[in-house]
Amino acid sequence: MAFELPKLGYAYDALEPHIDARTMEIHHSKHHQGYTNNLNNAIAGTDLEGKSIDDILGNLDMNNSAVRNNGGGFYNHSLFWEVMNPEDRGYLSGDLKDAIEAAYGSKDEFIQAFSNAAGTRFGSGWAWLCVHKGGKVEICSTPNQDNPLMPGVSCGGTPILGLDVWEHAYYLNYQNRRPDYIKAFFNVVNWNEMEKRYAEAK
Ligand code: MN3
Repeated sequence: MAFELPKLGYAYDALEPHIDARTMEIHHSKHHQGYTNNLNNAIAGTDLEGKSIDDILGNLDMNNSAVRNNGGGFYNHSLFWEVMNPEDRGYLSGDLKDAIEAAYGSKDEFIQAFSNAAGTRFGSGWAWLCVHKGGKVEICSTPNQDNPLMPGVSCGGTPILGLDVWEHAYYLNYQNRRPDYIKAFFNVVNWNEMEKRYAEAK
């Protein structure tokens, strides 16, 4: 079974005014579709065909740049769309709230630290909140389409929040103002989705 572009759980304009519809449409239907197609091409006829994306990334040969870039791109965007779901957005609560406060002091301090990781990532990449076995959370960032599931990449652990800071994610609406885009992102983060992923990952 080849990988398929996941359908969004909401309309392209559902995140406006924070993330504009045109950016969402291009990002999902062109960029994410491209990573998906290129991943399928890269694994076709190899022993990676038929494996789950988590398995492929977790055991990745980091010298396999086609799978590294496109498998990362496929996984990262799939997570990104789900953590921005505008339905039943919820609020930071429960075990995830405890873990974030233990690591960063408060929700506001967490948002500040995460925003700093996203803002200082030079060039293209991602900021992450990851969960380690046992439940500890950690912020980190990666270049390009790398992610912490890949062997030896950044903080490790399972990502439960990812923010795309490639210019294609914000340039149409925010041009060079990445900090404004990062601020806007926290208006559309789905805390319930994060909490669900935290419970599964820890
Ligand atoms: Mn992107």
